[in-house]
Amino acid sequence: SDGEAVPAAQKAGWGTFLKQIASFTGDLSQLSAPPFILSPTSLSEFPSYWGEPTKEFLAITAGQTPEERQLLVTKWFLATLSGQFTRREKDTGSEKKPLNPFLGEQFIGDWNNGEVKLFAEQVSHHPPVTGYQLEGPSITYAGNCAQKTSFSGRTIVVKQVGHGILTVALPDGSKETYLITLPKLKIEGLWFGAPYVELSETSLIQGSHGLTTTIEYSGKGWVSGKAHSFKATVAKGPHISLANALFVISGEWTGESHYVKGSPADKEGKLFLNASGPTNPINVKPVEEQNEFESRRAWKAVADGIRKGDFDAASVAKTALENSERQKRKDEAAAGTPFQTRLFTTVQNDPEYHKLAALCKHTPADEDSYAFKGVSA
Ligand code: HCR
Repeated sequence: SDGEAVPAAQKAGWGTFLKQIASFTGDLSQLSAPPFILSPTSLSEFPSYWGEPTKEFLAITAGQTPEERQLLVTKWFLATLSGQFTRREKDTGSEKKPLNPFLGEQFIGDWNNGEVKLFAEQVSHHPPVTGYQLEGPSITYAGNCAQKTSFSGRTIVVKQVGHGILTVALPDGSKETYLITLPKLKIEGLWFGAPYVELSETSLIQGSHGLTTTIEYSGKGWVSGKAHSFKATVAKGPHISLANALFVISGEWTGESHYVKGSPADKEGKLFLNASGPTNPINVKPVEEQNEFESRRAWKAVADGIRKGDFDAASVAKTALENSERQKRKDEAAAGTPFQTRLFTTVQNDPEYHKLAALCKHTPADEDSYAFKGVSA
């Protein structure tokens, strides 16, 4: 029956929430949702999904040729997807509404005892934009992400506004860069109170050496009929026909995918990736040692309330945080000293982004990039 996953006491609230979204365009974070669907995790933590396939990220620099590295970057990208888009569903049974980061909120952590580090900061609140930088030996991935939402039928359609640029330092002292564009997502299952994410359309990985990976996403009821499916082609330039593909990789981004050299459509191919293996979660300092802008410290009372099911306590703490942020913006306006981000600076018209976007005929979105300033403490 409708809303079957919704706790009985929250059915009315869920109905109201669905009506709200149906007549709404813009920023989903502004809508208040019933308690059962609230997540204790802030959206500022999501960039950590880029670093969870740590092994695949670090393996990129071992690639000997542009072609090998293009495949390794593709493997790492595909390995991030199950975390990004199905982790909450896997852990809690449904997608949840993350906490909306405050301006300047930080999320900092590392993997493998500091071999790979992540820095993220909420660089804009209206609209919400997160800037992030992942750093490993001879490799950096920097990006930003915002979301534009609309409603279609029973589905929320989320366009990811943003991109990432991966920079690899090669042994000969030169640099190779890769533009990563982000797929469109659909939130389904709303009617039943059990939202989950499916990916759609295409995303690209453009290397500065000229090779392009074009990834096409499909879900249940599409070509393969299986949820979370994709087909990726690696070719010189954005893929139009399979005939000029160097490699074709296909399968499920939550499970196994196989690759074939060239484009023989009938071959099963060799195993490319098994994305259902164990994950490598980020290591974050204990809350007591975090600075006041760090996400888990700032949201602690709210997150504790949500986890314990004490939604009154969560709501009181959330209102206090939001009021204090509003007051800070008012004080800054009155003093004529607008808020300054602490970890990132805005870069308009990043030449690297435009160069790579032109190679894959990706229309650069009207968005800024953010450069990491480093940390002083
Ligand atoms: C759309 C979404 C917030 C944004 C999340 C993003 C796009 C953030 C950047 C990450 O790199 C990738 C990513 C993964 C998430 O799947 C995506 C979230 C899924 C749901 C959430 C909505 C704001 C929640 C809506 C509320 C529910 C109850 C309908």
